[in-house]
Amino acid sequence: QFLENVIDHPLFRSGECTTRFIDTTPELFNFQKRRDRATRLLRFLGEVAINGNPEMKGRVAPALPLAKPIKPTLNLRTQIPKGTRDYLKEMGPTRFAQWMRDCKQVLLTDTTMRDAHQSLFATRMRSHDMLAIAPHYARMLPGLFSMECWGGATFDVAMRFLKEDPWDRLARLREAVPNIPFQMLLRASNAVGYTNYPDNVVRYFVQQAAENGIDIFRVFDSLNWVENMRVAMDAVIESGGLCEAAICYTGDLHDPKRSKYDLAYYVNLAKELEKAGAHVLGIKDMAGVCKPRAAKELVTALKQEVGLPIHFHTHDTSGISAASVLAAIEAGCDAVDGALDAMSGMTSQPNLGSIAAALAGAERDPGLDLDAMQRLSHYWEGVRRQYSPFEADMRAGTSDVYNHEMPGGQYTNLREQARAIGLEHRWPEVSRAYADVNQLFGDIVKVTPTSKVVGDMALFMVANDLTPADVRNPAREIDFPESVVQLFRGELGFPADGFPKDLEAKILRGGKPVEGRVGATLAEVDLEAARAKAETAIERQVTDTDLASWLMYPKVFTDFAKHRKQFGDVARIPTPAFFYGLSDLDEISVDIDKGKTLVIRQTGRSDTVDEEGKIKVFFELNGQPRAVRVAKAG
Ligand code: 3PY
Ligand code: ZN
Repeated sequence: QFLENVIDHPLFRSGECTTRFIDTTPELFNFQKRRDRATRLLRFLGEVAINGNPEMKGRVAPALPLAKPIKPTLNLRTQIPKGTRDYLKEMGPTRFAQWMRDCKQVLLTDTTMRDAHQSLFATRMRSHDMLAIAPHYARMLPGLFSMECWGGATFDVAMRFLKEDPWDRLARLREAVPNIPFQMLLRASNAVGYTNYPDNVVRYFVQQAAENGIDIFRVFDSLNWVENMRVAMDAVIESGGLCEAAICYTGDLHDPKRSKYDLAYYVNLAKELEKAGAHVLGIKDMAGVCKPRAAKELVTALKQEVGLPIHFHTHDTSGISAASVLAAIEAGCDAVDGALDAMSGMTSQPNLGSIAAALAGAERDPGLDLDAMQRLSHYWEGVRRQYSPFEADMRAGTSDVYNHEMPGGQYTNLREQARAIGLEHRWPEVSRAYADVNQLFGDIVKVTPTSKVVGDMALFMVANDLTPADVRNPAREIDFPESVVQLFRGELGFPADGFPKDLEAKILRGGKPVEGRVGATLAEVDLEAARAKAETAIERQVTDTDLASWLMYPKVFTDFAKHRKQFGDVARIPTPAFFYGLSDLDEISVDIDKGKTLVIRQTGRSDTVDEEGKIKVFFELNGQPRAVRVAKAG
């Protein structure tokens, strides 16, 4: 091991070491640390081999072995070309926003690493699969407007289910892609959580995200309440980030029965966001209900009335959202979102490769390398196969989305929730109930976290066989889910015209909603006291980014930290081994650090349990035999 450390050392490799090399290089003796890291990973693999990954409970693994995703052949030693991020850094957000408006070409965002997998397979994409292709993005698509790769549900899911550190993901992606702006989705006062946080927590989170590599923050409020966006927007601007404030598109511009969400509503909202300091205006069509005609009219009106560049985001649940994207572009939209081919369609974003191809040679040709997009997509095709147990069983677009208006990012998650409580076979009822709840709540904006509340209530109604009339009936006693009570108390803010008074009285049982913005009444968190508490909980020092994780999700973070201590950095393990385990004689390479690779082969397991009820799993680690003992669960 010592010899290995010497051979691996950069000074030794470059031939720059002197006779005092061993005396002056203490890290050569770090083999215990490396050995511990390897042992922890073997413990994890042994655990999955015997008990399975808990994430797979109730799911069916794909036929194994899976083919390795094919990366484009590329010399990764070539210099990374200048990209859009270099221009952003040179110009700063304000001039960059002006540049966006002046650009003739339409700018493209790739959502593959965030919204696409959130919307297609319940946010389960692991860092391993992103990092393997990140250096290729830097070299093949430097002209992308941005890569949406962080925020939204990915923060929570990374720690809770994938047992990875979302900040590590960001840092390692940033290192691999220094030239393309990184974009995150920020739920304003709800940050990356499901409830309003104290203002100083929101500020701290934004500051950490900016310092650790996020360039563009798409900020939205789940009720389109601008008051609830200001703290987050100010924090983005103060931290030097580009503030894209988004209006959430809801309803139907052309439905006279839903005049609440008419053109004037959106234009007023956009003007307020412009006044609040936004650099860019986002149109966030989270459910994919903005029809082509609406997209055209909306963008045209906003271009006329507001001086900000416009960035359009939609989902393809209906199957026709590319038409909306093209209509938005024709109306002068400055930037649009899509996902690379293999990760596009249905509840995900429309197909970025096809959009780029449709515009090739036209006046607003985005000018990206179409072949590069396809080669990257080919890689994603292989990756996606590895996540098949998490996909919703959806085969085609559905116009039913215009009825239920479920956000694409929620669709697979709600189905998952329904499955967990045994309601999957009643899915059509759940989606109908979702639409009913929206009407009961007064036709509200539905996006995380309000969409989660509507989903909770829909499941509750189906599980308890409640009709909308039952819910309204003052004489019918109902024990509403806690999230519904919180919503009506105003803990997520308020819709422009408030909640329906009769239902409010029933849900709050005579109690009063909060006055004004919740963040204004929540006490500031003493950050250093929080750090001390977190350190006690996880029994180690807490870094600044750890603190941000703790502030968002104390319990999830604590559980994750314990898992890390026990099993090491499992983000480094290839995806099939992580979810499905190794078969005997399978071999994997695990890069535990720069230039440090473990070659792990599972060689067998004991036939019987030992006196402590444990099974031995045998491995070869870099050719050396190793074994771990695993208690059989259940
Ligand atoms: C999220 O908040 O995670 C969303 O994707 C909303 O659309
Ligand atoms: Zn989305």
